[in-house]
Amino acid sequence: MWKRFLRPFSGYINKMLPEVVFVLGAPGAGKGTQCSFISKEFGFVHLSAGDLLREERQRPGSEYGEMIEEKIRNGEIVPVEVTCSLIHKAMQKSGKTRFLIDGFPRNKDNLDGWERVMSDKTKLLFVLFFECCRDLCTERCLGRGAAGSGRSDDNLDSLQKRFNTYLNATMPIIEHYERKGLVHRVKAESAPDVVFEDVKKLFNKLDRIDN
Ligand code: UP5
Ligand code: MG
Repeated sequence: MWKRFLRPFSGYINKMLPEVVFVLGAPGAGKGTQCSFISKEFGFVHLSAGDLLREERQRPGSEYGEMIEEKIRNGEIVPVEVTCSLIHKAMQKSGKTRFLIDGFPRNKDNLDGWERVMSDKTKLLFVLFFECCRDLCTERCLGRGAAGSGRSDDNLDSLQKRFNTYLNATMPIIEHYERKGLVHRVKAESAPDVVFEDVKKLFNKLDRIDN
């Protein structure tokens, strides 16, 4: 009865929910680079789960600092309670309504945790999946490390672990969303501006808003 009464408003209610695009791809595929372009051109707020974890690791008094550092160096995935709460807080703090969530969800624990806490509070628009071969990704991350990124995981040992985690834990999540018809694949081996041409085509289809 109530459901029938509310049905005419469901589109309106959906519109009020913050909108989310998950951005996935191998380490070094260019997620962060493309997110900053999208953010500038389309007004989405860019939230990198990895950056939020690195910030939390640096926060004086954080009870999770050591655990986060160990996970990151070993290419393992931080428990979803920590990551999801950082994402949620950052969304609330921004006061905005459209978000790129970069590098999340990357395993089943992440997916389940997001569904439990956030899926009713947000609307998932789609999943942007950057495809880039392992050699190129490795070369990019090692190049960034050599240029002084300061990231404790931009080394060959960590990269091998990051790739194993990506293949074993993250690919099944991308396949999960693919079965739901939510994945947009973008080839990410060309120069950043060339990759962005394809990305733009996807975002141009969405309504522009002043986020
Ligand atoms: N570059 C980018 N695009 C290029 C292009 N088209 N051509 C040539 N060069 C290009 O780019 C990487 C480098 O390549 C840069 O030097 C860039 O200039 C160049 P970037 O845009 O940073 O790629 P990105 O895909 O973002 O690579 P990143 O290393 O950030 O990916 P990861 O997914 O490995 O890292 P993230 O920060 O997301 O996660 C790190 C760790 O945090 C994880 O391994 C995990 O331990 C932990 N984590 C969690 O536990 N949970 C989470 O939810 C998220 C992270
Ligand atoms: Mg990144």
